[in-house]
Amino acid sequence: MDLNRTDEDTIAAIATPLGEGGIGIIRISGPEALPIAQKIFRPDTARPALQSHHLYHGWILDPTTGERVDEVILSYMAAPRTYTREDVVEINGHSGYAVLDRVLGLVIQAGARLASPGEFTRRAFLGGRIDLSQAEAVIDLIHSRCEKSLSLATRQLQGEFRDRILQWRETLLHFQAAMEASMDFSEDLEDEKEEDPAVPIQELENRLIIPLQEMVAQYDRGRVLREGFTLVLVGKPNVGKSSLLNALLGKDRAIVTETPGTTRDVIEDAFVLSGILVRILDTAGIRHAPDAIESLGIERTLHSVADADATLWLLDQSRPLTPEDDTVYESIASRPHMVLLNKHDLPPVVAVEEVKRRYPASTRILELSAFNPQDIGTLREHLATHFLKQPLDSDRSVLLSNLRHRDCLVQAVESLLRAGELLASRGYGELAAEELRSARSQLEAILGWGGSDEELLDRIFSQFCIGK
Ligand SMILES: Nc1nc2c(ncn2[C@@H]2O[C@H](COP(=O)(O)OP(=O)(O)OP(=O)(O)O)[C@@H](O)[C@H]2O)c(=O)[nH]1
Ligand SMILES: [Mg+2]
Repeated sequence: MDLNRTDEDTIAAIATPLGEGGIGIIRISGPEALPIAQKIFRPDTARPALQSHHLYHGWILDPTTGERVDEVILSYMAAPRTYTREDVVEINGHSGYAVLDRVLGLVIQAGARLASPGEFTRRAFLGGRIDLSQAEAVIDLIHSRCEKSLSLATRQLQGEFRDRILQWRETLLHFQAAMEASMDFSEDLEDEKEEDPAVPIQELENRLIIPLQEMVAQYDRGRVLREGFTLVLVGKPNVGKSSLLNALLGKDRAIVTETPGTTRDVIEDAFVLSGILVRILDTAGIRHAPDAIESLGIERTLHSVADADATLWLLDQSRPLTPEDDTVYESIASRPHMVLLNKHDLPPVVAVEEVKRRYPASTRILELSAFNPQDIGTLREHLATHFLKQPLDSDRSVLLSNLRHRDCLVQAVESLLRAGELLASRGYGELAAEELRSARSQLEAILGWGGSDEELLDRIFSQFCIGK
């Protein structure tokens, strides 16, 4: 990676959210950042030169008319101690649509190019300041909506995850060296067959295969911390799904009426529980012989069940169970779920025992009323202990949370397993060494090493906003 690139152009963008606000920042990065800024900035006291890592008060002027456009604080940071590792200038002005647009226009006129989404961070990566997993952590950090995903992103940004990958890479390098040394040594196949493998298979397993597999196995926990836990409310019409959604959210999100079939589409919202984002979906009630719109709704309900991490299945405790309840059971029985016997405030008609008998796969049953705040509190506790405990328990370990990283690790494990088999059958030193090499390149791909795949970078950095 070339850390001293000088052929890049200079980019600029508004780095703060667009709109009226206290401060708006325009960020400029590249070899021309300082000359561009000097064309349009007048400090209040004339200075021969701007010093790096200093702040200057002054005005942005339109160089063609001399008109004052905004009063600003300008910071200049010379490469390489900057976000992008290039020269960076930041103009802190007032935030408003017209003023920021005007200043950005002047910056562009003075020679900068408008940055594409994530281009500053892309330069930080290409400049070698951060690896690809850290760049991805920057996106996660910006997108974080709760405490746990934020702390996961922060730790990844600090390099905890990268360090773990680097440790494994070191181990692999060590094994590779041992393999190569032994191959130089025993040229002929017969010799190799007689000897013990250059890399003890047990060591390969203990130091790489098992730890990598363990990390892959924890992916779901990491994913829940990063993306949130998806919970879907299902049941036949009128059992109180929308009422429960509103109660959990603490606001009137969905329409509630006494007419069965009120909700016809999937309604999504989110709340935070124990620091984890819970995405909750309210769905159309499942029933026999629905009308055309409703049956489309029911189809969506079933899709949501398939995609969700868990299901809350509601039954109306004040009325007898029906074959429609049995239909709902069939669609959720094999998935993680909890039964909620709702309308507990009314005289109960359905006993917990009856539910257990009729629906043997449903072992977690809670009686509650969507109208009772205490019951909602109890439900929240149950949700936290049953569904969020595992991710919360592994909160401090180095977790895998990104699908791309998971794919790389899975492929690395496959190569390592093949290497193990080849070593065990002796005489295949070359091939085993090849597998170790490819495992290593999978680890390196997580960090974005080994030639940048432009398409991959475009995909990753397009998730950013402009100005980051
Ligand atoms: N007494 C009592 N009534 C409830 C409770 N929960 C919901 N209801 C009532 O039951 C009726 C249906 O509630 P909804 O929340 O619309 O039910 P739903 O499951 O979303 O119904 P659909 O959208 O038609 O599938 C409304 O009249 C609610 O006021 C409860 O715990 N106790
Ligand atoms: Mg509803």
